[in-house]
Amino acid sequence: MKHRALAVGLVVIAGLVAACGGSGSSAAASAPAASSGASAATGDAITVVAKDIAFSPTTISAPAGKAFTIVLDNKDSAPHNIAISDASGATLFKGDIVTSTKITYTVNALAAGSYPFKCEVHPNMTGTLTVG
Ligand SMILES: [Cu+2]
Repeated sequence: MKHRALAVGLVVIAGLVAACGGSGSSAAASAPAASSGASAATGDAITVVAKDIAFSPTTISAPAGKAFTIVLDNKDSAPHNIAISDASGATLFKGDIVTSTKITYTVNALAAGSYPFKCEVHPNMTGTLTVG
């Protein structure tokens, strides 16, 4: 009789432990579906980020023979712009200088080719525009 009472006691304890463990294992199993797909192309807009006195990306491309748009997203508190020149260094496009904001530039049609661009405030901020 004594042994039987002990056995019943152990079963009760085991049951309590199992109950505790069971409730702990029902942790958040429903992760919210992240729906932040940022691949919505907005026409031919090209975005260039200016951050820490550098452009990103430094290589951009645009179609030949038609006007296109460049969005300069200046994340710095320093002033930046985008100026595009031809191989001889003549300025073909000069964007307004902005600070800590986004600006949309409309660039007139260019012939196919490779054009260097830079920030006129920081000539060491450079990139290459490939038109083709
Ligand atoms: Cu700059």
